[in-house]
Amino acid sequence: MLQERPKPDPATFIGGGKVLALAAACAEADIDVVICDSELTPAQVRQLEDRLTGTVIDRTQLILDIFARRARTREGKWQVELAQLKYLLPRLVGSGAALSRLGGGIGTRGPGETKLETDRRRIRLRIKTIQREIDQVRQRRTQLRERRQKQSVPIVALVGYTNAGKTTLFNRLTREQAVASDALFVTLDPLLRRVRLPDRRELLISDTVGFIDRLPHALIAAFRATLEEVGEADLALHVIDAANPDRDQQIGAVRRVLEEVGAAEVQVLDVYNKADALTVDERRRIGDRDPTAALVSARTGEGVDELIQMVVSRVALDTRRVTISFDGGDNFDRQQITRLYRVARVISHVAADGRIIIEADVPRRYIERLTTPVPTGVATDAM
Ligand SMILES: Nc1nc2c(ncn2[C@@H]2O[C@H](COP(=O)(O)OP(=O)(O)OP(=O)(O)O)[C@@H](O)[C@H]2O)c(=O)[nH]1
Ligand SMILES: [Mg+2]
Repeated sequence: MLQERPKPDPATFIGGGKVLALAAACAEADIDVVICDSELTPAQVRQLEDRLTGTVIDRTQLILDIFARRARTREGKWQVELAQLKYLLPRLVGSGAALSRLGGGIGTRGPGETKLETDRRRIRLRIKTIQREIDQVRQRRTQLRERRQKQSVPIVALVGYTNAGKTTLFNRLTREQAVASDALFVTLDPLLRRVRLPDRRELLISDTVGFIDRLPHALIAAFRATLEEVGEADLALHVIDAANPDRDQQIGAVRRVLEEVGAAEVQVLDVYNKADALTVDERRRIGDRDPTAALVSARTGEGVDELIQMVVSRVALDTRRVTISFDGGDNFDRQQITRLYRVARVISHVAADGRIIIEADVPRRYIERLTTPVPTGVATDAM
């Protein structure tokens, strides 16, 4: 049901007449849950529930509910619970009614029935505990990130609107079976996998939670850690559901959210997905409009090889060609050679007089870690 009003009714959000119409419609179709696509005040929820038979939830609570179902890792679960408690806290004021709404069924998940008796003080305590836990997980994650950066493996993050096909593409690229299904927000926690490119270099690819328009602010804060990963990526693949009628609006929403979480600086490659669901005409239009974008089908695998090539060249932009001489009899040098093959694109490899001379395109941030690299074309003596 839609209603156009200059401003929401403070008591019932929609107008009084509309409430009656809604109540009648609910009774007729035997509706259990009414979901409002805006945020409601606790008073509005109570008013509406008095007049309608059934549960009333708002947009934020629905998103929290979906998040709660999808959270898999410890941090994901904590973050969801934190967001739920913060959402709940102001709604507890002077009333047990807000809490008693947490029965069973959709829209009522949350801290749950076991916490029905908890008062605000206990909720605050719980919030503190969770925040401490999250801080610890974050510290651990920072350490992991630092280790990753030391390894100098480029990171590619998949971002995009919910249901765009990020996880399906992630599976294609990494051949892993993360959960992909036609439900919203299937991925809540960042997933990270190592991928070996055709030229034997390695990349880390991360899958992320889907973006939605008008992400409630409480959730932005709660999921900042998840989205922070994107800000540190070398490249973000913006996966777009090319077959969705709301495609352009979704593209705009994702770009806005990326800015909101401070990831606006990351270079982005647009990936139009679900090519298999497009007509020839639609494909051409996308190509005309956005010639630098990739057009793929994560489902059939079409265009994925080209996408990998595009990723390789985007990530390779930040490399320098160097020639390095190694001692073939030295253990450390031999380890370095193995490393080099993993992170760089090797152009030539020559063994002579116990030395190994390798010419390669090396990621800039890896260069200083190599022993005496010499830019190609510069004589060794000049260094
Ligand atoms: N026709 C078609 N469907 C696809 C393609 N890629 C993904 N899908 C379907 O789109 C739905 C969503 O795919 P997911 O990979 O779970 O999407 P996601 O972006 O990870 O979604 P969230 O994790 O919820 O943000 C699933 O039903 C997929 O099978 C594709 O190339 N073509
Ligand atoms: Mg997903």
